[in-house]
Amino acid sequence: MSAIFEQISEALIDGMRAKVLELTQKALDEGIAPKDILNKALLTGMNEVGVLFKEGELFVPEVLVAARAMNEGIDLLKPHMNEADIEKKGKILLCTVKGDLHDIGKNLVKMMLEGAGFEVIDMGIDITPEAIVEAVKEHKPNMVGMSALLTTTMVSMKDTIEALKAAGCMDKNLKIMVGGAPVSDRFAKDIGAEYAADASSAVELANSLV
Ligand code: B1M
Repeated sequence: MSAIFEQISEALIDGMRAKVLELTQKALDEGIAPKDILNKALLTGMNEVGVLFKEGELFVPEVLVAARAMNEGIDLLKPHMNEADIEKKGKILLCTVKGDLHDIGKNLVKMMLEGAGFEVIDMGIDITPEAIVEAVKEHKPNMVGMSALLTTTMVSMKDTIEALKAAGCMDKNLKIMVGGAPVSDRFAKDIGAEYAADASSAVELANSLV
């Protein structure tokens, strides 16, 4: 049985979408539990993609292709799974901050977090502190993740944290993760957040905080 898990993982790492789907279907047809196909093949493969990306062995387009293959594989499994089979590690509200339209990095972070088993609520781009506060009240996430690519929009991360504090949202052990090219660990610490330099560090950080 482990052979097919390895084949699926390898096809995912190689970005072979059709092969991932064919093998996932084959595993289902052989009666393998969807939960095992998810955890031991698709998520294991995506985890390895994260490691290779961090090591510089894979690049953004390859990660996006792998993530898309993983998501389509998960779509094949979904009709065969109970909600309980899809173990969620935690809920993360993710966005690109007010005034900022860059979302390629944010989308990559989203795919990697989902691949690692987090439920991600993607608010999109140009999201105001007020909208984030409202979404936190509505969805009650474990973490808010904010991305900024412009030096001029980083300030919105600080404004958002202040708005969350003023609304009492930070009292409930809410974690804040920030990232994006101009953001640094020092800036994150100064505003009361945690910093992740890239998508796979974002997964490591989320795993350690949530
Ligand atoms: Co813009 N842009 N852009 N742009 N753009 C930059 C960011 C810039 C550095 C280019 C430059 O001048 N060299 C510069 C910013 C300068 C600065 O402020 N220091 C810039 C500028 C100035 C602008 C405009 C103002 C240009 C103009 O109109 N005059 C304008 C602003 C629009 C706005 O946002 N209001 C603008 C517009 C655009 C496009 C729309 C054309 C397009 C965005 C398309 C899109 O995202 N859908 C665009 C692009 C593509 C870029 C560059 C070329 C590439 C960004 C990117 O996608 N990188 C960029 C130059 C560059 O970075 N080389 C640039 C790939 C992506 C995978 O990396 O986003 O860094 P990145 O994400 C990484 C990490 O940062 C981290 O993980 C990701 C994966 O490893 N990460 C997180 C990101 N978010 C995270 C969140 C986390 C954790 C980790 O936790 C929540």
